[in-house]
Amino acid sequence: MNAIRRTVLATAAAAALLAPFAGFAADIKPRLIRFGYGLNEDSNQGRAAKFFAQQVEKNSGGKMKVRAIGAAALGPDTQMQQALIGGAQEMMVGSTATLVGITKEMALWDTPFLFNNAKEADAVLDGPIGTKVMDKLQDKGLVGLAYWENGFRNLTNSKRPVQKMEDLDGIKLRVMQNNVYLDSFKTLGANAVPLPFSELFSALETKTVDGQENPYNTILSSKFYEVQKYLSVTNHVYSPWIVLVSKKWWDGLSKDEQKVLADAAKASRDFERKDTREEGAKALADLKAKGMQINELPASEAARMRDKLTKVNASIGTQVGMDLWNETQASLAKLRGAKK
Ligand code: TK8
Repeated sequence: MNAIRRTVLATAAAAALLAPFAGFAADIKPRLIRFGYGLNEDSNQGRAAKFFAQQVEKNSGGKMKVRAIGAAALGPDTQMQQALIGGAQEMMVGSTATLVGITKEMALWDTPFLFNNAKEADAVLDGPIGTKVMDKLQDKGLVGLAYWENGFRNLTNSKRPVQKMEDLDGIKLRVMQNNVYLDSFKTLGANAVPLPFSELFSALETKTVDGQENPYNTILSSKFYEVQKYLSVTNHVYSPWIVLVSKKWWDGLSKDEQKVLADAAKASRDFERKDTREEGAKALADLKAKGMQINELPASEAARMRDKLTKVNASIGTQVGMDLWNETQASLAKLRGAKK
Protein backbone atom coordinates (compact mmCIF):
# COMPACT_ATOMS: atom_id res chain seq x y z
CA MET A 1 0.00 0.00 0.00
CA ASN A 2 1.48 3.35 -0.93
CA ALA A 3 1.81 6.27 1.46
CA ILE A 4 -0.98 8.32 -0.08
CA ARG A 5 -3.44 5.46 0.05
CA ARG A 6 -2.47 4.79 3.68
CA THR A 7 -3.14 8.42 4.55
CA VAL A 8 -6.49 8.38 2.79
CA LEU A 9 -7.51 5.24 4.65
CA ALA A 10 -6.35 6.60 7.97
CA THR A 11 -8.30 9.80 7.36
CA ALA A 12 -11.40 7.85 6.44
CA ALA A 13 -11.05 5.75 9.58
CA ALA A 14 -10.68 8.86 11.72
CA ALA A 15 -13.71 10.42 10.05
CA ALA A 16 -15.74 7.29 10.77
CA LEU A 17 -14.71 7.42 14.40
CA LEU A 18 -15.77 11.03 14.61
CA ALA A 19 -19.00 10.51 12.71
CA PRO A 20 -21.17 10.99 15.80
CA PHE A 21 -19.70 14.47 16.15
CA ALA A 22 -21.74 16.08 13.43
CA GLY A 23 -20.69 19.46 14.75
CA PHE A 24 -17.00 18.85 14.19
CA ALA A 25 -16.02 19.98 10.74
CA ALA A 26 -12.84 18.17 9.72
CA ASP A 27 -11.06 21.36 8.74
CA ILE A 28 -11.48 23.35 11.94
CA LYS A 29 -8.78 23.68 14.56
CA PRO A 30 -9.39 21.92 17.87
CA ARG A 31 -11.40 23.97 20.29
CA LEU A 32 -9.13 25.28 22.98
CA ILE A 33 -10.67 25.39 26.43
CA ARG A 34 -8.98 27.29 29.22
CA PHE A 35 -10.00 25.58 32.46
CA GLY A 36 -8.87 27.61 35.48
CA TYR A 37 -8.69 26.58 39.12
CA GLY A 38 -7.27 27.94 42.35
CA LEU A 39 -5.34 25.14 44.03
CA ASN A 40 -1.95 23.68 43.11
CA GLU A 41 -1.54 21.19 40.31
CA ASP A 42 -0.61 18.65 42.98
CA SER A 43 -3.96 18.74 44.79
CA ASN A 44 -7.27 16.93 44.54
CA GLN A 45 -8.53 19.83 42.41
CA GLY A 46 -5.50 19.70 40.12
CA ARG A 47 -5.65 15.94 39.66
CA ALA A 48 -9.34 16.09 38.76
CA ALA A 49 -8.78 18.99 36.34
CA LYS A 50 -6.18 16.85 34.58
CA PHE A 51 -8.58 13.91 34.46
CA PHE A 52 -11.26 16.21 33.00
CA ALA A 53 -8.85 17.36 30.29
CA GLN A 54 -8.01 13.77 29.35
CA GLN A 55 -11.68 12.80 29.16
CA VAL A 56 -12.55 15.74 26.92
CA GLU A 57 -9.65 15.07 24.59
CA LYS A 58 -10.45 11.36 24.38
CA ASN A 59 -14.21 11.69 23.96
CA SER A 60 -13.96 14.39 21.31
CA GLY A 61 -11.38 12.42 19.34
CA GLY A 62 -8.89 15.24 19.92
CA LYS A 63 -11.22 17.91 18.54
CA MET A 64 -11.47 19.62 21.91
CA LYS A 65 -8.42 20.42 23.98
CA VAL A 66 -8.44 21.53 27.60
CA ARG A 67 -5.63 23.57 29.08
CA ALA A 68 -5.98 23.14 32.83
CA ILE A 69 -4.43 26.19 34.50
CA GLY A 70 -4.05 25.99 38.28
CA ALA A 71 -2.73 27.99 41.23
CA ALA A 72 -5.06 30.87 40.36
CA ALA A 73 -2.80 31.79 37.43
CA LEU A 74 -5.96 33.03 35.66
CA GLY A 75 -7.00 34.92 38.80
CA PRO A 76 -8.96 34.11 41.95
CA ASP A 77 -12.42 32.49 41.73
CA THR A 78 -14.34 35.77 41.50
CA GLN A 79 -12.16 37.09 38.69
CA MET A 80 -12.50 33.88 36.69
CA GLN A 81 -16.29 33.94 37.16
CA GLN A 82 -16.38 37.40 35.58
CA ALA A 83 -14.12 36.25 32.73
CA LEU A 84 -16.52 33.38 32.05
CA ILE A 85 -19.54 35.67 32.10
CA GLY A 86 -17.83 38.03 29.67
CA GLY A 87 -16.68 35.18 27.43
CA ALA A 88 -12.95 35.83 27.90
CA GLN A 89 -12.39 32.39 29.50
CA GLU A 90 -14.22 29.15 28.78
CA MET A 91 -14.25 27.09 31.99
CA MET A 92 -13.25 26.91 35.65
CA VAL A 93 -13.81 24.99 38.83
CA GLY A 94 -14.13 26.84 42.12
CA SER A 95 -16.04 27.33 45.29
CA THR A 96 -19.81 27.74 45.25
CA ALA A 97 -19.33 30.14 48.18
CA THR A 98 -17.70 32.80 46.03
CA LEU A 99 -20.66 32.65 43.61
CA VAL A 100 -23.18 33.95 46.11
CA GLY A 101 -22.80 37.54 44.90
CA ILE A 102 -23.90 36.32 41.45
CA THR A 103 -26.52 33.72 42.38
CA LYS A 104 -27.88 34.13 45.90
CA GLU A 105 -29.30 30.59 46.05
CA MET A 106 -25.73 29.25 46.22
CA ALA A 107 -25.70 30.38 49.87
CA LEU A 108 -27.68 27.24 50.62
CA TRP A 109 -24.41 25.28 50.56
CA ASP A 110 -22.87 27.64 53.12
CA THR A 111 -25.35 26.59 55.81
CA PRO A 112 -23.30 25.43 58.82
CA PHE A 113 -23.75 21.70 59.51
CA LEU A 114 -26.20 21.31 56.60
CA PHE A 115 -24.91 17.82 55.77
CA ASN A 116 -23.94 15.22 58.35
CA ASN A 117 -21.82 13.23 55.94
CA ALA A 118 -20.64 13.01 52.34
CA LYS A 119 -23.43 10.62 51.42
CA GLU A 120 -26.04 13.25 52.25
CA ALA A 121 -24.06 15.87 50.34
CA ASP A 122 -23.88 13.67 47.22
CA ALA A 123 -27.59 12.89 47.36
CA VAL A 124 -28.70 16.51 47.65
CA LEU A 125 -26.11 18.05 45.32
CA ASP A 126 -26.65 15.47 42.56
CA GLY A 127 -30.42 15.41 43.04
CA PRO A 128 -33.17 17.84 42.02
CA ILE A 129 -32.23 20.49 44.62
CA GLY A 130 -28.60 20.66 43.52
CA THR A 131 -29.70 20.88 39.90
CA LYS A 132 -32.23 23.59 40.65
CA VAL A 133 -29.60 25.75 42.38
CA MET A 134 -27.09 25.10 39.61
CA ASP A 135 -29.57 26.05 36.88
CA LYS A 136 -30.08 29.47 38.48
CA LEU A 137 -26.63 30.36 37.14
CA GLN A 138 -27.87 30.38 33.55
CA ASP A 139 -29.60 33.75 33.90
CA LYS A 140 -26.28 35.17 35.03
CA GLY A 141 -24.23 33.96 32.09
CA LEU A 142 -22.85 30.75 33.59
CA VAL A 143 -23.57 27.07 33.02
CA GLY A 144 -22.91 24.69 35.91
CA LEU A 145 -21.98 21.12 34.95
CA ALA A 146 -21.19 19.25 38.18
CA TYR A 147 -20.44 19.64 41.85
CA TRP A 148 -17.08 18.34 42.97
CA GLU A 149 -16.10 17.82 46.59
CA ASN A 150 -14.10 20.49 48.36
CA GLY A 151 -15.16 18.91 51.64
CA PHE A 152 -15.86 19.40 55.30
CA ARG A 153 -14.00 22.43 56.58
CA ASN A 154 -11.79 22.59 59.65
CA LEU A 155 -10.14 25.42 61.48
CA THR A 156 -6.41 26.18 61.64
CA ASN A 157 -4.52 29.04 63.27
CA SER A 158 -1.11 30.07 64.50
CA LYS A 159 -2.13 31.41 67.93
CA ARG A 160 -3.58 28.65 70.09
CA PRO A 161 -5.59 25.45 70.03
CA VAL A 162 -9.27 26.30 69.69
CA GLN A 163 -10.94 24.15 72.35
CA LYS A 164 -13.95 26.34 73.01
CA MET A 165 -15.76 29.22 71.40
CA GLU A 166 -13.98 31.85 73.50
CA ASP A 167 -10.63 30.72 72.09
CA LEU A 168 -11.67 32.38 68.83
CA ASP A 169 -11.85 35.80 70.45
CA GLY A 170 -9.56 38.19 68.67
CA ILE A 171 -8.32 35.60 66.18
CA LYS A 172 -8.02 37.19 62.76
CA LEU A 173 -9.59 34.55 60.60
CA ARG A 174 -9.58 34.56 56.83
CA VAL A 175 -12.92 33.56 55.34
CA MET A 176 -14.08 33.22 51.75
CA GLN A 177 -15.67 36.26 50.13
CA ASN A 178 -19.14 35.36 51.28
CA ASN A 179 -21.56 36.94 53.74
CA VAL A 180 -22.66 33.69 55.39
CA TYR A 181 -19.07 32.80 56.32
CA LEU A 182 -18.42 36.33 57.48
CA ASP A 183 -21.54 36.34 59.70
CA SER A 184 -20.89 32.81 60.97
CA PHE A 185 -17.39 33.50 62.22
CA LYS A 186 -18.23 36.92 63.58
CA THR A 187 -21.04 35.23 65.50
CA LEU A 188 -18.48 32.85 67.00
CA GLY A 189 -16.35 35.80 68.10
CA ALA A 190 -13.54 35.67 65.54
CA ASN A 191 -12.31 38.72 63.71
CA ALA A 192 -13.35 37.44 60.27
CA VAL A 193 -11.69 38.94 57.18
CA PRO A 194 -12.69 38.03 53.63
CA LEU A 195 -9.75 37.31 51.31
CA PRO A 196 -9.34 35.48 48.01
CA PHE A 197 -7.76 32.05 48.36
CA SER A 198 -4.84 33.07 46.15
CA GLU A 199 -3.71 35.56 48.80
CA LEU A 200 -4.16 33.24 51.73
CA PHE A 201 -0.79 31.54 52.09
CA SER A 202 1.13 34.79 52.15
CA ALA A 203 -1.42 36.39 54.48
CA LEU A 204 -0.85 33.51 56.91
CA GLU A 205 2.90 33.64 56.45
CA THR A 206 3.14 37.37 57.13
CA LYS A 207 0.59 37.04 59.98
CA THR A 208 -1.77 39.45 58.27
CA VAL A 209 -4.29 36.85 59.42
CA ASP A 210 -3.90 34.26 62.17
CA GLY A 211 -6.03 31.49 60.81
CA GLN A 212 -8.26 30.05 58.12
CA GLU A 213 -10.63 27.15 57.54
CA ASN A 214 -10.51 24.57 54.77
CA PRO A 215 -10.73 20.80 54.31
CA TYR A 216 -7.74 18.64 55.34
CA ASN A 217 -6.86 18.03 51.69
CA THR A 218 -6.34 21.73 51.05
CA ILE A 219 -4.43 22.32 54.30
CA LEU A 220 -2.10 19.64 53.01
CA SER A 221 -1.85 20.53 49.31
CA SER A 222 -1.48 24.27 49.96
CA LYS A 223 1.13 23.59 52.66
CA PHE A 224 -0.73 25.59 55.28
CA TYR A 225 0.94 23.34 57.87
CA GLU A 226 4.11 25.34 57.24
CA VAL A 227 2.50 28.48 58.64
CA GLN A 228 -0.22 27.13 60.94
CA LYS A 229 0.46 25.26 64.13
CA TYR A 230 -3.02 24.37 65.38
CA LEU A 231 -5.80 22.44 63.73
CA SER A 232 -9.18 22.09 65.42
CA VAL A 233 -11.50 19.46 64.03
CA THR A 234 -14.76 21.36 63.60
CA ASN A 235 -16.29 20.02 60.34
CA HIS A 236 -18.43 23.14 60.51
CA VAL A 237 -19.63 23.07 56.92
CA TYR A 238 -19.45 20.91 53.80
CA SER A 239 -18.20 22.97 50.92
CA PRO A 240 -18.72 22.02 47.26
CA TRP A 241 -16.77 23.06 44.22
CA ILE A 242 -18.64 23.62 40.98
CA VAL A 243 -17.51 23.15 37.38
CA LEU A 244 -18.57 26.19 35.38
CA VAL A 245 -18.74 27.10 31.71
CA SER A 246 -19.09 30.51 30.10
CA LYS A 247 -22.67 30.54 28.79
CA LYS A 248 -21.68 32.91 26.00
CA TRP A 249 -19.21 30.31 24.75
CA TRP A 250 -21.36 27.26 25.58
CA ASP A 251 -24.22 28.57 23.43
CA GLY A 252 -21.95 28.48 20.41
CA LEU A 253 -21.07 24.78 20.83
CA SER A 254 -22.78 21.93 19.02
CA LYS A 255 -24.93 19.54 21.03
CA ASP A 256 -22.20 16.89 20.68
CA GLU A 257 -19.55 19.23 22.03
CA GLN A 258 -21.77 20.17 24.95
CA LYS A 259 -22.29 16.50 25.69
CA VAL A 260 -18.55 15.82 25.70
CA LEU A 261 -18.09 18.51 28.35
CA ALA A 262 -21.09 17.51 30.46
CA ASP A 263 -20.04 13.83 30.44
CA ALA A 264 -16.44 14.66 31.28
CA ALA A 265 -17.54 16.92 34.14
CA LYS A 266 -19.58 14.07 35.64
CA ALA A 267 -16.81 11.47 35.14
CA SER A 268 -14.31 13.82 36.75
CA ARG A 269 -16.72 14.44 39.61
CA ASP A 270 -16.75 10.72 40.41
CA PHE A 271 -12.97 10.54 40.06
CA GLU A 272 -12.50 13.63 42.23
CA ARG A 273 -14.79 12.57 45.06
CA LYS A 274 -13.08 9.18 45.31
CA ASP A 275 -9.61 10.73 45.21
CA THR A 276 -10.54 13.43 47.74
CA ARG A 277 -12.03 10.92 50.16
CA GLU A 278 -9.04 8.61 49.93
CA GLU A 279 -6.61 11.45 50.50
CA GLY A 280 -8.82 12.98 53.21
CA ALA A 281 -8.91 9.73 55.16
CA LYS A 282 -5.17 9.82 55.74
CA ALA A 283 -4.60 13.57 55.62
CA LEU A 284 -4.99 14.11 59.34
CA ALA A 285 -2.16 11.68 60.10
CA ASP A 286 -0.07 13.38 57.39
CA LEU A 287 -0.70 16.81 58.93
CA LYS A 288 0.24 15.51 62.34
CA ALA A 289 3.45 14.09 60.91
CA LYS A 290 4.17 17.53 59.43
CA GLY A 291 4.06 18.95 62.96
CA MET A 292 0.53 20.28 63.33
CA GLN A 293 -1.05 20.06 66.75
CA ILE A 294 -4.53 18.64 66.31
CA ASN A 295 -7.44 18.79 68.71
CA GLU A 296 -11.00 17.55 68.66
CA LEU A 297 -13.54 19.81 70.31
CA PRO A 298 -15.13 18.39 73.45
CA ALA A 299 -18.68 17.34 72.53
CA SER A 300 -20.23 20.01 74.75
CA GLU A 301 -18.18 22.75 73.06
CA ALA A 302 -18.97 21.45 69.59
CA ALA A 303 -22.65 21.58 70.52
CA ARG A 304 -22.31 25.16 71.78
CA MET A 305 -20.68 26.29 68.54
CA ARG A 306 -23.20 24.41 66.51
CA ASP A 307 -26.01 26.05 68.38
CA LYS A 308 -24.53 29.52 67.86
CA LEU A 309 -23.86 28.88 64.20
CA THR A 310 -27.32 27.62 63.41
CA LYS A 311 -28.54 31.09 64.38
CA VAL A 312 -27.39 32.26 60.97
CA ASN A 313 -29.80 29.77 59.36
CA ALA A 314 -32.75 32.15 59.43
CA SER A 315 -30.92 34.69 57.31
CA ILE A 316 -29.81 31.99 54.86
CA GLY A 317 -33.42 30.89 54.50
CA THR A 318 -34.43 34.45 53.65
CA GLN A 319 -31.55 34.80 51.23
CA VAL A 320 -32.14 31.59 49.26
CA GLY A 321 -35.94 31.66 49.56
CA MET A 322 -38.00 29.73 52.09
CA ASP A 323 -39.34 27.28 49.50
CA LEU A 324 -35.84 26.11 48.62
CA TRP A 325 -34.85 26.08 52.29
CA ASN A 326 -37.86 23.98 53.32
CA GLU A 327 -37.48 21.64 50.37
CA THR A 328 -33.86 21.01 51.40
CA GLN A 329 -34.76 20.36 55.02
CA ALA A 330 -37.52 17.97 53.94
CA SER A 331 -35.17 16.13 51.63
CA LEU A 332 -32.58 15.75 54.39
CA ALA A 333 -35.23 14.53 56.84
CA LYS A 334 -36.27 11.94 54.27
CA LEU A 335 -32.66 10.81 53.70
CA ARG A 336 -32.11 10.53 57.44
CA GLY A 337 -35.32 8.63 57.98
CA ALA A 338 -34.65 6.20 55.12
CA LYS A 339 -33.91 2.62 56.10
CA LYS A 340 -30.23 1.79 55.80
C1 TK8 B 1 -9.85 27.60 45.59
C2 TK8 B 1 -10.92 27.96 46.63
C3 TK8 B 1 -10.81 27.09 47.86
C4 TK8 B 1 -11.82 27.47 48.94
C5 TK8 B 1 -11.34 28.71 49.68
O1 TK8 B 1 -9.86 28.52 44.56
O2 TK8 B 1 -11.30 29.77 49.08
O3 TK8 B 1 -11.01 28.61 50.87
O4 TK8 B 1 -12.00 26.44 49.85
O5 TK8 B 1 -11.01 25.75 47.50
O6 TK8 B 1 -12.20 27.82 46.05
